[in-house]
Amino acid sequence: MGKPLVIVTRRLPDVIETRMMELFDCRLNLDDQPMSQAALLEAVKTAEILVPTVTDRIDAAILSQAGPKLRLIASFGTGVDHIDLKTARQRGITVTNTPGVLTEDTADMTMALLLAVPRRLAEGERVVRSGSWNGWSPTGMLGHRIWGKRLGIIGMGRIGQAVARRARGFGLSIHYHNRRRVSEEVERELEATYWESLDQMLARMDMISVNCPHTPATFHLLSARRLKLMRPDAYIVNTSRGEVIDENALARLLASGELAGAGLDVFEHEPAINPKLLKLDNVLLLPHMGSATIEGRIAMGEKVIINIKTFVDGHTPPDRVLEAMF
Ligand code: 8YV
Repeated sequence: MGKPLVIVTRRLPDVIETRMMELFDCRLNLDDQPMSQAALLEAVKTAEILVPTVTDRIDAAILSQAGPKLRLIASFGTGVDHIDLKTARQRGITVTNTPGVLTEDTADMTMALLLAVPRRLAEGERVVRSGSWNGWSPTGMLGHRIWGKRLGIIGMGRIGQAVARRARGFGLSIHYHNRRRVSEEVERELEATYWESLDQMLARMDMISVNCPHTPATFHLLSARRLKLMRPDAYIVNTSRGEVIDENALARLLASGELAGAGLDVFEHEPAINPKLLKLDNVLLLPHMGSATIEGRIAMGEKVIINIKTFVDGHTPPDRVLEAMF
């Protein structure tokens, strides 16, 4: 096989693009804007290998028009909710992702939000920058204490566990809800308490961290009903996918004081932000930057390259994604 035609939908770190150009017949999207549907369609029709990111919706409609040469979708990212895995399988297209290398960065960002929201960091910065700070006061900018509180982690995979390790160092007790209970060894290491009932866990926690993938089963897992189970002095942080939380319901509860605050790195309709959230002071909003480190992005690119090379050499790529995983 000669060099395969690889179409990359977004700009990647220089070092990764250079390597990809050496190894493959590589076409880059020099715009670095999310591809239009028309451009994406053209890409799936011509590419042998497609490297999309979270901003490309590779749904059944797009895949049904893929050309016969398209054999591999080597996604640059861990979440695969933007790819219709079933249709890809039906059309004999292998899908890979980049798990593991962004675990610690995303956990760092989660921990940053878990600290920043109850301690009102973003609000404090706004006060200073606006020039409205009149000096220290005994009752100024009071937030909630973090140490000694209960953290409930929804989704105890790699990232959830990495969050738990950090949170223990900040004196939080660890609770979790997951499709399956994790091994006794992991539970012991993290001193983590398993809650089979998400409802019961939500009602008892001071803080919730969303670390599960977005799948049909987790869409609006935190529905209006479930969010209402949380205590009014509780906080919620999401570095996973916006679709896991009913954003309208969240905004309502934050506005009415039925929830104390939220730290959101991901949104239901990115890059659009729910205007109700923008009006609230008790929400810290970030532009999906949980894994945005230079080192992490290079490591992700290296994973993409290994997946492509292994596939081209006729072997199963190390990060092959199967529907059963989600
Ligand atoms: C990535 C992410 O940067 O990997 C994921 O699932 O959410 C992000 O942190 C993004 O997906 C890149 O495509």
